[in-house]
Amino acid sequence: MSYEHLLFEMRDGVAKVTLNRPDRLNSFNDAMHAELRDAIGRIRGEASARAMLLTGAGRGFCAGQDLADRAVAPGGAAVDLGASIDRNYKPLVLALRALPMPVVCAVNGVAAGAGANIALACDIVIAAKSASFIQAFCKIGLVPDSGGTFFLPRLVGTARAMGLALTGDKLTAEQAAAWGLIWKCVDDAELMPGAEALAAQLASGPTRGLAAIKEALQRSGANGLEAQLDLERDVQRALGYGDDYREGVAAFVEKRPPKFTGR
Ligand code: T3D
Repeated sequence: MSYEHLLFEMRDGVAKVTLNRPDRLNSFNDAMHAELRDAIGRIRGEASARAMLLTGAGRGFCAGQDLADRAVAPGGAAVDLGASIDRNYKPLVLALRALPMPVVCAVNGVAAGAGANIALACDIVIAAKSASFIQAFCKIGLVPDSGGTFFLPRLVGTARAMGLALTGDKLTAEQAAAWGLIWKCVDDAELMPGAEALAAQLASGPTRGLAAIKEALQRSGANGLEAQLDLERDVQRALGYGDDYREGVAAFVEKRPPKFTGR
């Protein structure tokens, strides 16, 4: 599987995708979007894939939209940004959220604009100490997209979401972790070993159960307590008939490590 703007690797149940336009801080053009869509489709269709790991090549994670494709000469025709979101950013965020396995994002450097919010759309975000998050949209007269106005207030509250979105100030990885925007911040040298170990751990877990946890937590925002309790009951019922639950309980009783198959 080879792409022009991505590195793609499948090993031991982990599908690792690296955004690979380092000279442009891995900003998105249409071609990279198409390749990422294709890669996520492959991961979804590949039975052996049980976790995804997303990261960036070089010194940045992703600087959002490639603005070289948006430079509008005076008097030139404007680009329909809504069409771009419908074609690229919205499907990408929804695909990451719907992938029936955990998605780990290793933020290796600056994550700006849509790049920041695509990271937040992943299930577990680990960032290197030198990384940062920038809601750059306000600096070019746009609103946070790719789920920014959805994820930010839910993760850090309205006051901090407003501050980040209205100023476009850089948030360090350490501050992002302290605010609960991301799972954790680690020393630069520990980022990839740590993220790879976490992805491997998740890939050997009870995949159906992990996918159900992801979906249940996503749905909790729209549900009241009773509806969420009902959802938990229904999901638990389905998982209780699965091989992995049987194996998990047997391993506990037999005092041995479980061998989950993801079924
Ligand atoms: O358009 C639509 O379809 C709608 C959807 C929009 C989604 C969006 O993401 S809009 C927001 C777009 N992104 C930005 O506004 C961020 C722009 N970049 C920056 O503000 C800065 O580059 C950073 C703060 C991210 C990093 O700053 P710094 O000083 O570390 O690096 P740099 O020198 O600015 O960038 C390094 C190179 O990457 C540089 O190229 P050069 O001079 O070495 O040839 C720079 O032009 C390039 N680069 C960085 N970001 C982008 C980019 N090139 C194109 N598009 C970018 N977004």
